[in-house]
Amino acid sequence: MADPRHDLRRTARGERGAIAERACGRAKLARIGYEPHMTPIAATTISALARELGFARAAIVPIEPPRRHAVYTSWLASGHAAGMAYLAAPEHIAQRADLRALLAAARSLIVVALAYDRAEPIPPDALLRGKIARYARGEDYHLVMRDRLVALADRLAAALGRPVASRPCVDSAPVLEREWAERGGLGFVAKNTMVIAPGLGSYVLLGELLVDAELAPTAPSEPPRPRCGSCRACLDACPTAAFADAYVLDARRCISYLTIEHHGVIPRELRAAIGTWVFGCDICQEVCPFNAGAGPDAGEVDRLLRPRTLEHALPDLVALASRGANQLRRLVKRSALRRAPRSALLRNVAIALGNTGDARAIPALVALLGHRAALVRGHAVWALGELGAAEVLAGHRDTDPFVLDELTWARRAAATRTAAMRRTPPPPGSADR
Ligand code: B12
Ligand code: SF4
Ligand code: SF4
Repeated sequence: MADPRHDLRRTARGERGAIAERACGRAKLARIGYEPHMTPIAATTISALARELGFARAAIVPIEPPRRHAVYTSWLASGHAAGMAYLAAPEHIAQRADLRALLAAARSLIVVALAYDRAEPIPPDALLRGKIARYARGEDYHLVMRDRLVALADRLAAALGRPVASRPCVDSAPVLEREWAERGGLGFVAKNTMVIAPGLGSYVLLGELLVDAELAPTAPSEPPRPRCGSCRACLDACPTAAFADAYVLDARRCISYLTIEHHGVIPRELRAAIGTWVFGCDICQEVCPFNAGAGPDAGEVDRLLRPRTLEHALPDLVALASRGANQLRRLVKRSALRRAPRSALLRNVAIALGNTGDARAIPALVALLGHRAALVRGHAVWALGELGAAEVLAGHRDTDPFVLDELTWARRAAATRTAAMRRTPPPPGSADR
């Protein structure tokens, strides 16, 4: 009787699959963990295809249930997801527990990492500059990742000589990306909850490609062990105390959440700690010893993820505050910055200007007082209070309840600051002495 697997090999893998099997040789296939039911394509071929496409790391993981789904549901139950309601939707929770819910025919998962730049540019001026998280300084990684994963699926199909059913996933897909990256051996999950890839650090973005081909897995039998040891630099450095514990982040306090995902009023008690971050935050990565030094080779850092301009990394806050809708649209085009609506971005700019402690920020904030969104006006009012701009605040009139509440608070804050300045003796040698 004909071996049904043989037929399957001929029909599903096609002629080129059979050629690959012949070319590879049975001994070599056995060495890479290939079993007869698997698609005869060497893991090294997949790695090479992924490398050609710019992925710094790639691994093949068998389709299995995740081990840490319960960690995810208890994180949701603790309220740590803040206002990211989509994460708690029953369908989303169920899909995260079963990769086949995303592609019924899935037989393998290819997990990939794209590395991005860790260097910090040095501005050539003394302008009031804000900070954009490193991952968002270049092309939108969602687009870059998706395009590359689609290209990887195409190349896999060409190598196998048959169409491949596939599904690319990045970020918003219902996938436990860190768990799968860890399972694939790309890196370990650290106390700051980031996946740290040895040799690359944590400045890597994750993506996944589900495919209907059963590929020989490259995943280690045990995921890499956490290597933080007794270090807790990230936990101590977080300015908003957003870590409920090691490995547990409470998004309600995280600057990344507040400046990107949250589009409403930022709690007053957290505003000062945001400093000059206008989109995302990298502090718990900046202090990590695994990110120290020059970082990966230039060839491993994705060129499309490099900062487009200085304004995409350390924007001039005064100029950013006065950008019109069209100018802002141009700045965020094909960038991850698109995720924050314009009013939320200007809200962040207002907070950052207030946190500069520099009176040069006042005219830009006065201009924001004329913005049509109460969200922007209210945060500009707060920032003016931080800068002690009592006269400006005394003259501002508004009808929005949120702005009026901010005005009451900011006038008091500005008066306190002015009184404190009067009480402080002028420095020795100053003209007023
Ligand atoms: C929601 C979300 C956020 C939220 C919450 C973050 C968080 N830590 O949970 C907010 C908005 C705050 C956020 C911020 C950032 N994010 Co985000 N985010 C996500 C998203 C969409 C879901 C994460 C999630 O499910 N969180 C819930 C927790 C419970 O799950 P988890 O973080 O995956 O944790 C798993 C492991 O940590 C593990 N685990 C739990 N406990 C323990 C204990 C031990 C001992 C061990 C070993 C493991 C372990 O189990 C969990 C479940 O499998 C993912 C994409 C995705 N689909 O997964 C991107 C993702 C995690 N974000 C990413 C990035 C880049 C960021 C920022 C760096 C952006 C920035 N610079 O501003 C910050 C980093 C903040 C931080 N320290 O995490 C990358 C991370 C890449 C990496 N190297 O890890 C991802 C994977 C997106 C991507 N495709 O690359 N993010
Ligand atoms: S991203 Fe910033 S605010 Fe969020 S946990 Fe890390 S250090 Fe804290
Ligand atoms: S700073 Fe220390 S504790 Fe935090 S992730 Fe890095 S090694 Fe781990």
